[in-house]
Amino acid sequence: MTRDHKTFCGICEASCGLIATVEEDSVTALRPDPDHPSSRGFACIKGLSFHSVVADPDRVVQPMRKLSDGGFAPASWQEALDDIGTRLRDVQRRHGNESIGVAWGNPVAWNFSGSLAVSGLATALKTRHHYTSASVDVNNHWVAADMMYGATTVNLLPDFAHTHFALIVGANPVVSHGSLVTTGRIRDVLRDIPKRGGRVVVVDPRRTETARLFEHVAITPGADAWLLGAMLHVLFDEELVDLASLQQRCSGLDQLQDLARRFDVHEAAIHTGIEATAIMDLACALAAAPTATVYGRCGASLGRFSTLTKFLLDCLAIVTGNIDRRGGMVFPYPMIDMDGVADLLGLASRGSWRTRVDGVPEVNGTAPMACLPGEITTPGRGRLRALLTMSSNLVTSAPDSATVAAALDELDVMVALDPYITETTKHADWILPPALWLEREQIPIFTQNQATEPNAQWVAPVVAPRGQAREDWWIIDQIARRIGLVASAAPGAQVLAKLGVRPTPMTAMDLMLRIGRHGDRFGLRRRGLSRKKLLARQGAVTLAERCPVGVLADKVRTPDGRIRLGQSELIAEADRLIQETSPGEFPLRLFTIRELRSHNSWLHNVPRLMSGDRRCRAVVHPDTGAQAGIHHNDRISICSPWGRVVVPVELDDAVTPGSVGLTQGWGHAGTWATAVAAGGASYNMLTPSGAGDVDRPSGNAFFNGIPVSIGLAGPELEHVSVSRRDWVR
Ligand SMILES: Nc1nc2c(c(=O)[nH]1)N[C@H]1C(S)=C(S)[C@@H](COP(=O)(O)OP(=O)(O)OC[C@H]3O[C@@H](n4cnc5c(=O)[nH]c(N)nc54)[C@H](O)[C@@H]3O)O[C@H]1N2
Ligand SMILES: Nc1nc2c(c(=O)[nH]1)N[C@H]1C(S)=C(S)[C@@H](COP(=O)(O)OP(=O)(O)OC[C@H]3O[C@@H](n4cnc5c(=O)[nH]c(N)nc54)[C@H](O)[C@@H]3O)O[C@H]1N2
Ligand code: SF4
Ligand SMILES: [Mo]
Repeated sequence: MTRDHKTFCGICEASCGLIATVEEDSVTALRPDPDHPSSRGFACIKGLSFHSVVADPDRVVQPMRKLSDGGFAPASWQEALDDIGTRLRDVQRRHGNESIGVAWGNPVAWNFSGSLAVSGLATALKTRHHYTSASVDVNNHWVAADMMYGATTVNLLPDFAHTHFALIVGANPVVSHGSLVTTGRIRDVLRDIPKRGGRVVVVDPRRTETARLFEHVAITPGADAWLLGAMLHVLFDEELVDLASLQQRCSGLDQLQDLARRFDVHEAAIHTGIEATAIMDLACALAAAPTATVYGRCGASLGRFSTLTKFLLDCLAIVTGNIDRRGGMVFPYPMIDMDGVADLLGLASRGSWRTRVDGVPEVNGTAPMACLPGEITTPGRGRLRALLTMSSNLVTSAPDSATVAAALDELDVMVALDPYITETTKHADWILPPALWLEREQIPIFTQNQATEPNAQWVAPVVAPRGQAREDWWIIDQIARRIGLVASAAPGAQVLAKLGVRPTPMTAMDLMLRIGRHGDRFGLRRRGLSRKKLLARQGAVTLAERCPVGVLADKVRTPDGRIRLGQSELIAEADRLIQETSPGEFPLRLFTIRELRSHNSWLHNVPRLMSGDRRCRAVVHPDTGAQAGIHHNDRISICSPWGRVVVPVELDDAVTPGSVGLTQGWGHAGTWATAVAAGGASYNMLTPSGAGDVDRPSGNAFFNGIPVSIGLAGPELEHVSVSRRDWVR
């Protein structure tokens, strides 16, 4: 018996609609859903290959206990949960809940039940050891939003479908399929802009898959604030800003002008490698466009001044009148209002406490991944002693891989929820097998909140979990029960649990849907939505043709209702940037390359995604290669102040001279055999942990613009460690 089952992809932010073919109890094929309102028949090879992950013979499908020789052996759930409970209670008794922490990673964004449970557990523990991949990705956005609009949850979406001018800074949507915005078929939507007479300008150190299709402006990695600050300077100087109308909507205009004046265009040209006339032309073109979007992502979020950079991006949209406007930056219209959920659960905050060792301010109740190793190794009250990781490969994805790996071994207890024994989970005392997205009930919790084609979807599991795998939320609930807590951030949850009331994440989210804008209000609105109605329906429901405009007054939550453009902390950041000197022995600048058939640090165990020439590699311009005396396909060493890796190099004039591109997420260990066999080295052997080098306002990691030097790897380097810290893979 074969049946079709509509679902959506839980790998990347495009959240494409899919149709699964199910035979008996397995998914045998996945194909794009032509009727999905956003993806409209598109899906990429990763989503279409996911049933191979579900069926992967290397997948962990039983609880695995660490043995004294470092290997793992299967055990029953009862044994696992009881042992974990005993160990955690011991840590609780000796050091308090504050010494227990959680760290969760990217796939949680498609796991609404798991995300509620894991953040609920952190809240119930009242621990400051709450680490998430947001701090290696987007925290600069949330901090800039809080500064400007009065809430960390505000996310402005580029309305690419209606714009005349798309400025794209440090994003590669043709490969990434979009981030912090969910626009189906994003490549086609972008290609339509020049077709209707508009422009797409891509600012990137590499002529990427996106830049090749449009106009490319090559920039030195890490120099974006210089470019954007100088553009703002030009706009004010050339009187291209409507000051009177800005004054009505914004406060702190004088301070913003003061900030912009600091960025001299000719200085900016030196730092960015972009000619002064080109900077001026770009600013003028942005101002002259009938409508414009100003969009930046990882390339603009993972440098040392990323909050300043995001602030400047938004300022460019604001001063050119392109906020809350069709074809400009618009506000989302979600199925479930996550701002409301975050408010209710107390999850939207900034600076209400600081990390113990480094004193970095919290963002949305979490501490930076960059601070995690120091919190394990630094003695004192509140030291992190027990860590639960959930869908996180932090040894590879967080900064300073070698230090992270060494720190994990100092924990008293580590429990990992993950489908693989990886370079991270191999450090755990227990690895617990989670159900994957085809095996659990799903809503696109995170991406529904950023969809430019607003739609609603709630899908049942396509198949039952393999082996002994259980849903992440269930595992966390079981662990929480054994340490006397309920894994929920909801007000009164701990008290209600004592009365025997423990609502599941499904019930909690259904409640938020039903009382919300699109909800059925428990029958009061006949056409309103509920979990039951959506589950009964195959596929997604359109909520609106497009995001609304004219809603700024509702969205800005500053005390006077105006956008705050005066930010003294960011003026100080600008001064720090301007005064910065570069370390002479590391003359080149490193930046990340993300690949079509990888997803961050995983999916490297799927044979179909690993066919052909798939390898970890550096890419440099032929001139940079010639200066360093290296040739195409040589093995080179890349040195930064924090580490060293040895990788093969490609010479390619797509990369701007003076910079080094390096693929991210390679260099695996553990038992995912195909991934380990692929070799390579972790990019983050080269990046710094600790508070010294993160983006100061947000704690976001520093990955792009890392100072490096390169040279031919000597034979002696090939078999010693890949880092100066002797961490052999
Ligand atoms: N140098 C450099 N480093 C970077 C970046 C960069 O640009 N440059 N990018 C950063 C960014 S943007 C991000 S988001 C992070 C991502 O880094 P992470 O947050 O570590 O995420 P992934 O690398 O995708 O690893 C996902 C892990 O989750 C497991 N997993 C998959 N599905 C499930 C599930 O349903 N349940 C459970 N429990 N586990 C699951 C996988 O087996 C894998 O171990 O990396 C960051 N690191
Ligand atoms: N195929 C695929 N898709 C993915 C992922 C994946 O690993 N593979 N990861 C997913 C995740 S977690 C995320 S967060 C998104 C990220 O989505 P994007 O941000 O769109 O993807 P990136 O490839 O990180 O794009 C960053 C771009 O910035 C450039 N860059 C690097 N440093 C600088 C700099 O200093 N300045 C400027 N201006 N540009 C710079 C890089 O060359 C790159 O082209 O992608 C998601 N989608
Ligand atoms: S683009 Fe992203 S969401 Fe769509 S199929 Fe590929 S991985 Fe899945
Ligand atoms: Mo990410």
